[in-house]
Amino acid sequence: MLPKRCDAVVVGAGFGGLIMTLRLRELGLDVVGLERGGDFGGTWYWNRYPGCRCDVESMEYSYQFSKELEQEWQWPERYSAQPEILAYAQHVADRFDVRRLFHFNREVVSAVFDSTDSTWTVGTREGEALTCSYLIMATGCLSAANIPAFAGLNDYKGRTYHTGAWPHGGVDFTGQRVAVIGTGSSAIQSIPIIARQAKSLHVFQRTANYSIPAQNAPLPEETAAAIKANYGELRERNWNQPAAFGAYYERNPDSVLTATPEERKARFERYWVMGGFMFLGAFGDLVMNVDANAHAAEFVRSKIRETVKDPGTAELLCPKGIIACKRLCADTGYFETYNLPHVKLVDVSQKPIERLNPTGLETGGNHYEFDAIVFATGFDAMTGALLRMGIVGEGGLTLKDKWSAGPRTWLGVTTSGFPNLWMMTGPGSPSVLANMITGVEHHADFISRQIEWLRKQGHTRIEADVAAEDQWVDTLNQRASLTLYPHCNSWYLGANVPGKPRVFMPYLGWPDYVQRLRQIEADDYTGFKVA
Ligand code: NA7
Repeated sequence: MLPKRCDAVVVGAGFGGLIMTLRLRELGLDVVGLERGGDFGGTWYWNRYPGCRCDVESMEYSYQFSKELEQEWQWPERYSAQPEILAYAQHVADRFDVRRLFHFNREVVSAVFDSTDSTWTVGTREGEALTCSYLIMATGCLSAANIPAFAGLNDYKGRTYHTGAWPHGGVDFTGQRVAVIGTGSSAIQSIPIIARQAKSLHVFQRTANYSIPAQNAPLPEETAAAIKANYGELRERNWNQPAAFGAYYERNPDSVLTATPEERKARFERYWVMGGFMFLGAFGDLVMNVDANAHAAEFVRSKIRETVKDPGTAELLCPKGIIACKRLCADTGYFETYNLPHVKLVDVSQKPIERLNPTGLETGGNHYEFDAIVFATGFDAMTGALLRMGIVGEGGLTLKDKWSAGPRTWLGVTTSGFPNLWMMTGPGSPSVLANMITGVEHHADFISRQIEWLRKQGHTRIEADVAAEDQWVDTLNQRASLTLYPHCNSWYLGANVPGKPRVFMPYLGWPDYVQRLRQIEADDYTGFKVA
């Protein structure tokens, strides 16, 4: 049973909700956590598809608030697989005794502000209501699954799966005819493994994607020990990196445009074998300048052509546009998979999937039959989870209405008209463009200290100032416009969900974002109104 009243509610038991709850408990608040899933883990609880793995290295994609935890936990691989990260989240929850603060299998479907006493009342799908003074949404950036509204979706009689809501017991595709729709990160990670089991695999690709081999490997104990011996130093350096990770690696600041063809090739090769995102460190201007970017894109295409034996398939797999303005993928054997005789690529860029029917799907005048269809079609990213919750602020203003032309926030943490409501890694914060665990720890510290300050000052409510928010939205757009990021149809822009406003949502600017929040705190929260 949920209590009727508490000081603070935290929605979500991912890495954000976990650390937020811990911090609020340290303040002595009566805090309740609500989570729609059955346990801790968030993203890593839901995304159990085969091959699911983090694209940030294990030694960096981890909490740093406890030196003991940091030393104790052993990561077995350079990039952790989903079960390992899930086990880590659950371990942290138990080790720091957060589990008893959470109620699982509770989906928040409403949150309504009452201006008479500055409280929020949160309602769950299960029919409960809980009133609190402070409401913190730790609902994740990639937690609202997107299944396109294909005609005949419900007519299909075979089994369907979304990568972001994978069955807990796993799926055995042995001997089955399988379709994967989508070629984003989730597809790119799962396709090589599904192909090992399936009798046949058809991949339906609308847009080819850039992917760099992750170069995943076991993490040698000596390497982990050497990092742990100076963990604080690595963490500190990462706070000052553009995305809060990758301090081990040298980033070359030089322009690709002034390098000779030989220098260019040699350097791209060197960074290729570093794997994943590190490839973008080969030159300093790859995500800033379209001509520079074209060199990196062409290098990756040359690797795809070298790998995929059938020239027609290779050409279809070669992405055409800017590299890394959609999130760069990191794979293990993705392009090689298309050399298997039972794996076929179907281009749906010109002739979209027309409909699903009882036995499969139709596109380009062809009918394909399948035993199972995997939707690797991504998420209503960054705003989806927040907007699905029915949040109603001051004077009956709904978040949906307020954000009808795109999200507007102050620092990606609060939004005017919604007092005493905080978002962890919300739109307008670096969020998905930085190490997410560092991002949530940063926000948990900022939000908990702000609540502590509020109480010490004797205030009962705080909200973003409209002028500060307007200025922040302008700054965010200006930042993004200086880069290549807004130039392709990515989920950063909401372009993957039909009808969603096209607005660049994450704030490009770690680490100065951290400095900015530090200054705002030192100045007693400029840009906020209190009462
Ligand atoms: P993504 O990266 O959004 O990928 C979704 C894929 O699904 C992408 O290839 C889409 O093609 C495709 N898609 C979406 N709708 C359709 C329709 N209607 N027809 C055909 N294909 C479609 O999601 P992921 O889950 O792979 O990755 C999300 C993030 O998780 C990732 O960036 C990492 O940060 C981890 P499109 O490109 O839109 O043409």
